[in-house]
Amino acid sequence: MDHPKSRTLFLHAQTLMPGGVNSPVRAYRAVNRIPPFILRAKGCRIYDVDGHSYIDYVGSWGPMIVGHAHPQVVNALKRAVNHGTSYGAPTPLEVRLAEVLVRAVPSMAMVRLVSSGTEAVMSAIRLARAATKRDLIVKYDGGYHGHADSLLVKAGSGAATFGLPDSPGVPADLAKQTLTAPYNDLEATRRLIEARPGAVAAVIVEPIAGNMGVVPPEPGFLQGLRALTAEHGALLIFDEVITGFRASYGGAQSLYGITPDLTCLGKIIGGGLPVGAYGGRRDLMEQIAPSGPVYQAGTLSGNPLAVSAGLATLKLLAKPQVYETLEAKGAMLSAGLADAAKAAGVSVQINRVGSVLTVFFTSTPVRDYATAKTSDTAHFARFFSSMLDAGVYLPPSQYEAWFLSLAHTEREIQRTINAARAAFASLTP
Ligand code: HOZ
Repeated sequence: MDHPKSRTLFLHAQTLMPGGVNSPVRAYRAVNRIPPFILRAKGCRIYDVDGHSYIDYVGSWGPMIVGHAHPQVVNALKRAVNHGTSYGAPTPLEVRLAEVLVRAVPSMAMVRLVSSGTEAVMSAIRLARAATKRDLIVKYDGGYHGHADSLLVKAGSGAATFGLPDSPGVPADLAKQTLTAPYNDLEATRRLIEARPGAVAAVIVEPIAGNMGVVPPEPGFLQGLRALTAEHGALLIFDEVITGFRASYGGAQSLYGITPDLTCLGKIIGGGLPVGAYGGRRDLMEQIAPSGPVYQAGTLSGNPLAVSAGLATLKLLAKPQVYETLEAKGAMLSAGLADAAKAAGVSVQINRVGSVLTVFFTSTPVRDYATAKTSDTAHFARFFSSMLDAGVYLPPSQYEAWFLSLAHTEREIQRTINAARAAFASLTP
């Protein structure tokens, strides 16, 4: 598959933007390819400037759960844009979105809208530190919570892809305030907290890890964290930027029946426009300015376009059977991929929860970052490349999630499985 126009654009882009991109993983360095430059997307398909169309499993890294350019989302945006794009003032729309979020997400008695997942998490951490009057936070190796300083410690996602889990520029004194444990390791978390009595402000966790590839929580892990944090007066923060309205309508916390103190959202709740949100217990959220002293503000917070796209998306997700449908699509895809790998004699681990999955190129079950790192990334890169050439657009890193949408039909999933058969087969001599 040729990409002459993408190649020209990429060369030019590299003279203007670091690595030619606005987010590192998009540069395709881990897969040694030129990234296709995208012109448009519709349903589950994405179209590049070179005239190729792909079945899209990136879905803008999660937000496009109802498919690209869904007519109801587009119409909501058209209506909103006619009334102006930003006011920097309260709006009826943002009250509606807050109401939808508070009703859907069990832990959210109150919510604050922001403009990205990074901003949501950064603000939730500040609130946790202020509320507990403690500084230390615990996160998980390979967990990614955006690029705020406190959280770029042993981080996953692009940081893992590029082997930069601890970024230069993060002051050592600040990094020291972040402790890390292996994901799914309750006892390691307990040891960290018990060794520092009264010092840990919060444990932050992706309830289904999505940024070291998909890693589900083992039975008892999240329940254990809930009990442990409560016992030690630390807050439990769920980063549901990926899993919110994805794992179920009420997120992973509804799926597993665990109520954290604070929850961070993003992606789906903006329907593909920049948005984030954090919320939780009323007594905590009332400490945010202007109700309380913890400062946080934003010119584009509650932006009417983002809120309109988010509301339209959430309305589509509130219909019956949506999550059963997503589960069925995910099950079909993962079963087909597992068969295809087996037929080719390639060892993989497919971790899936509903409509997100990762194919790890390893024979070791993946339960944390260390086991995710046993993957053969060279095999992943070759598999990725064959899939791209066959018209399947996957996340260009072993350590990311594949996202299905309601727009993926059985036909496209079957085509993906057929492409995977050939891609796996190309890996064996
Ligand atoms: N690493 C980010 C997703 N987990 C990438 C986001 C992007 O490049 O858009």
